[in-house]
Amino acid sequence: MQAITKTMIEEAASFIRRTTDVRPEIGLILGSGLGVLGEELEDAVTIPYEDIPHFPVSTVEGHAGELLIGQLQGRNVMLMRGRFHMYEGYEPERTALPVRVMKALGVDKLLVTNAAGGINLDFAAGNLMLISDHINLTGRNPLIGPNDNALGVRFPDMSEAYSRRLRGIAKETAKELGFELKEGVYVGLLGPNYETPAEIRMLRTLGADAVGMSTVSEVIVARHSGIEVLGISCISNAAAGILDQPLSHEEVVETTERVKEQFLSLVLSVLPKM
Ligand code: R1P
Repeated sequence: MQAITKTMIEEAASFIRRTTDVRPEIGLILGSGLGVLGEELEDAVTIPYEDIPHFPVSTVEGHAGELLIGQLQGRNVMLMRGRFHMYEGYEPERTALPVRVMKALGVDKLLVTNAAGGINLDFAAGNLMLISDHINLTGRNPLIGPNDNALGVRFPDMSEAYSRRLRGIAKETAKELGFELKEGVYVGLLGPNYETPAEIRMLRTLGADAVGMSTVSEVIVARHSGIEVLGISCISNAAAGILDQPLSHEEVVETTERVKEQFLSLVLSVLPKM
């Protein structure tokens, strides 16, 4: 597969610029079943991913596969209803291409969301978790290959991958809204099979609180690009081995549907303060 080049990023960005006068400042990536937020946008332009030059297409249920640009809570946003995963066959740099395009369009803050399995025994399905940090266990990295210094430095700092400032805002907002916001470390795996109970025990020992198959590549590219990141996981189920029941993507999407009101109120209240 062809590596991502500056020309490809610029072609995707100019296509999007031609569809709207809105210049986005905040990017949102909505995880499995969380696309409902897109319905809140005002004066939105909707672009199917397949129309955007060089964009991959979404192949996973619960990922609509469209980009929305418009206003949300008075902020100009670019919102992705659905994302790309490496298990779909995409190279890590391609899963994160939308983040490069966001940066080219002027985005400097990213809210990344996902559905994740709860590893921490204090978590229950339906909890929202603020991502404090991540562990990239995919064995892949979107920055492999020659580095383009115009896009970012060769060795990006990841000591505050998830912005302390934005985490503070999210915690304060959840408190004001009167609901519990968990906080923890997200571990990104390649997937697509769910983890075994032994893997979950290992991940817990390593310090992970929630597990999923996305997010880490997007956040690595965001930090490489100098974008400030806020991450929220919806704990969609207890990870393998905690409850005596098999895991399914249907359950993941059902849980995100169940918590959508809380998810919406948190994100809509955080956005104006970002
Ligand atoms: C598994 O049910 C799917 O849900 C999560 C996992 O990563 C996997 O794709 O999706 P998002 O991370 O895209 O929310």
